Amino acid sequence: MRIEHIELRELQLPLVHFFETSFGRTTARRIVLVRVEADDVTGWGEVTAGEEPFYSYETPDTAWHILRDFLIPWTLGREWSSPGDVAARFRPIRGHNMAKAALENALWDIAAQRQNLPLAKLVGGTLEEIPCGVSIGIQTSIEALLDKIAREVAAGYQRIKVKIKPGWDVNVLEAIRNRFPRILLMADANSAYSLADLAHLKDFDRFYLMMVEQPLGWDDIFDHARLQKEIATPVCLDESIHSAEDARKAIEIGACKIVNIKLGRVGGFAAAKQVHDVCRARNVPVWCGGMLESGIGRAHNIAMSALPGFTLPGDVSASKRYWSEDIIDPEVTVSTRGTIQVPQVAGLGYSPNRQRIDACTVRKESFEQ
Ligand code: OSB
Ligand code: MG
Repeated sequence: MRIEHIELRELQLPLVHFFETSFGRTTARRIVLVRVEADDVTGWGEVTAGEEPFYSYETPDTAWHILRDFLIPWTLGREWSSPGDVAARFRPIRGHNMAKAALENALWDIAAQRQNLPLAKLVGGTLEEIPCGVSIGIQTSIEALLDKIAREVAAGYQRIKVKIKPGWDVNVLEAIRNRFPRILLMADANSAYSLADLAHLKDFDRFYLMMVEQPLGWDDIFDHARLQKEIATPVCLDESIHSAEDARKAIEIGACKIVNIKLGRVGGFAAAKQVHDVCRARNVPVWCGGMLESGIGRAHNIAMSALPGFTLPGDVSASKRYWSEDIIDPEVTVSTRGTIQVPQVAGLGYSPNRQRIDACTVRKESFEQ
């Protein structure tokens, strides 16, 4: 494929409800979209970086810089045999995986349209519907959290993830288990603890959680292995897995029993497939994480979740949980059984809503060869 034109846009999208984690609260998203034209086909990708460098060091502005000054000049006006080749070209740049993923994923969208295949099929997906869970942020009271959980369970979501931090953990999990003894439940700490909290983390075992996600350092693998030896609850890694090599090492030293895969964090579909394959070969289940994506990133997540190793419900849920109006048509909907149908048409399976995208755009830059 020959890349003829690339456009970067920043969109301002307010969330319908604030989302709070151990590292802070988000009320509106700054979403950078990459639109690529190649071979008379248009593809879209999304930068999934948070507004502040708290989940990882990337932000919308670092991604814009890396795209504008490196990734776009390296790819524009050139002929590429596959999106995987572009991923290989990006390798000299250390990190900045969310910037890389946004451009690479737009090319997968183009490749799927060119080959007349659903994006899920093109990347190796086999599942026709994917199991869905929800990630529920820290609330202003335990009562408010219990009400939210009740609503999501009633809507059909298959598992509930709650965000935890010191002071919002054992008390919260205890209240949830008293009210919902049988739901599939997990907790995500986003690196809020250290090994000094071992006894406290061990106490979580009585809540029979499916897993505890990233309890220790955002860049740690080693201490997670020490923790996993001491607790019964399976550890799932998110922040500290950036590649298939990271996943292999984490699994080999026993740092986790489950891996969360995010397209942005690992740098796009090519790397995500490799992480998936490493985990699958070792019988480690994976699931698709979320980054409060707009419909574009959400559509990519759905395609990835069709890979056969994605056996656990992910954090990919309905558009209406995030946006008063999404930027794709149709919006992502979830069945009463807590599933999303994987689109079976060529390409992304959701059309970017150009009017809505234009209305939300606050910055735009075009690149032509
Ligand atoms: O750790 O999985 C995380 C959102 C922003 C940053 C990090 C995380 C999350 C979520 C939300 O848990 C998942 C979603 O609903 O998109
Ligand atoms: Mg997480």
